[in-house]
Amino acid sequence: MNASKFLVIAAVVSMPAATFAAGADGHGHGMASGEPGKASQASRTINVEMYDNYYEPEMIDVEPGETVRFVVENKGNLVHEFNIGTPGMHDAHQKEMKMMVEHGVIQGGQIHHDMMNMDMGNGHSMKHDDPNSVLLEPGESQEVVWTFSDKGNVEFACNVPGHYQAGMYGEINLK
Ligand SMILES: [Cu+2]
Repeated sequence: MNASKFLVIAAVVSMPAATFAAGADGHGHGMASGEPGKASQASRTINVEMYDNYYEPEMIDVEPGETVRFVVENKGNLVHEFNIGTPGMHDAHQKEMKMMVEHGVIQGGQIHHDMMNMDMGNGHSMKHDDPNSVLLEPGESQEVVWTFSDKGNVEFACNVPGHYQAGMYGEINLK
């Protein structure tokens, strides 16, 4: 749960209280999508390649409760994200990512990590460090280990502004 970060961003953009409440709920890493897993407990490794603007593969079958190690590589020319969550979580995160682009933290194929660490004026920052996602520059590769729950509507998606809308999301089929 990383409600504190969302709270900061919500305050910065002066979101109405109702919007904030919905976003905070959607941003939780609870039963809805699963929880961070341990690589030692992963039943298998799935390689995911990111392009401009789609994933390969676009659909992944998992067993309920399965722990999967994803090795994610950005083979595109733009910054892309691999984020496991419900459609509601992705919607909330897209608002955060829009902020990051507006502040110049993400520009085309570059992530300005120094700006992510920048104090927003209240001791908080725009760090992108949730365990359900990685944000990668072209050529970068990182792992996400995730334990899926028994049910739920879960997708992997890129929440860089415009990418989800361009179709950069994939289905997770709980068998
Ligand atoms: Cu993307």
